[in-house]
Amino acid sequence: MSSGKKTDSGIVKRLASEKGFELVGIAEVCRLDEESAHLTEWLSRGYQATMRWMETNTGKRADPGNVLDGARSVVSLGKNYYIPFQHADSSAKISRYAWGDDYHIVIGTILKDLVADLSAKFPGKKFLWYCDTGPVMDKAWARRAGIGWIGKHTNVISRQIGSWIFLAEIITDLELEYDLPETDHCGSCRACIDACPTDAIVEPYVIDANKCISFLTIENRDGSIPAEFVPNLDNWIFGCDICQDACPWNRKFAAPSGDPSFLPRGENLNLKPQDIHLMSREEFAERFRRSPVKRAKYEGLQRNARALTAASNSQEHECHS
Ligand code: B12
Ligand code: SF4
Ligand code: SF4
Repeated sequence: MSSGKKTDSGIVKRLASEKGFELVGIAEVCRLDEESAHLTEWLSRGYQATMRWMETNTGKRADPGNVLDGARSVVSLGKNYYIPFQHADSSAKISRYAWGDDYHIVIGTILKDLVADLSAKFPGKKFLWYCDTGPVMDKAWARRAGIGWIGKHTNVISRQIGSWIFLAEIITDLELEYDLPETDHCGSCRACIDACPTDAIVEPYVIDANKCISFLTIENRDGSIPAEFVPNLDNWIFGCDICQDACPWNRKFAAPSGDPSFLPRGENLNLKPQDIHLMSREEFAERFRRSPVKRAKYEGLQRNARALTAASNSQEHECHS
């Protein structure tokens, strides 16, 4: 039974934090006019590269009311995945978010549980969850719900724990008390922009996915890696953490995640391109079961390994000539 917006918000936040979300904020449902304008501009410049799915459902992305009838509140959730380990020298690097289990599975399981608890607590109310699983702008809602601001590298940064966080949300027709949006704390810093080896941050707050190593090694599932980027891959075989590693907020505030699901599996911190060259399809399926790396597919990971080998061969050639 509903007992007042403030009390209900307290209940929702307590349940979410008990399930393991370090960050919880609540925003009122509205049309995301400014964010949608940025999305439209981004798409018109072709910055989505071959991610055609970013072009669809823009109406739903703009307004959760188009996703859930009568939607009133967005509960934005952040889960810390920072594990303070380093890659072994000269290894083919997997980005931190993919060292352990796939967050879609880990967080999806928690969210199903949380939604079951909320439905029991607030009978007759609707709760719909997302974690990078549908046409919802995760970062825009995190900012509006006060979880963090969108940094110049375009990831959400929390003042408490930095940007090594996954984002999720629950859209509901329950009316709640709302948090204030977070303000921008990048100031005059441009460490991420200067650190990006492929100049993918084409202007503050704008990524051209065509140039981003994360896109080139994960989402670029049908294409090759253009030759101009091969020398600048900096040994990343799956995803890229450079702009977040460079960010002073992470250097100062990142705190280890307590969730063992994100601990590195097996040799994920010490992978060699040769290991991938020699890996069979069956070994790939076995090794990366329930891992985000599966998204690149066998062919994608082989292509990435070939690119890293080509980059290191051409470097050796330069040293010897
Ligand atoms: C498409 C996508 C990508 C693409 C494009 C990245 C991007 N910035 O859009 C690629 C494949 C490159 C990518 C890479 C990564 N991704 Co990604 N990705 C997404 C996805 C599916 C959609 C993001 C989106 O809407 N992009 C469209 C454009 C328009 O939005 P935008 O760049 O975010 O722009 C916003 C602001 O920057 C601002 N803006 C835009 N233009 C302008 C201009 C001005 C002047 C101003 C002031 C503001 C401004 O407004 C926009 C709307 O809020 C989200 C999940 C989701 N459903 O939201 C995950 C998501 C953003 N990704 C995530 C992660 C973890 C990553 C990687 C770190 C993975 C890795 N280690 O390799 C990298 C980071 C690369 C980077 N520097 O951004 C997390 C980020 C968590 C966080 N702390 O913010 C998300 C939220 C998934 C999740 N649920 O946890 N990703
Ligand atoms: S993820 Fe890597 S390539 Fe992409 S913007 Fe950040 S530093 Fe550049
Ligand atoms: S590195 Fe600097 S500019 Fe980039 S996101 Fe972090 S604080 Fe903002």
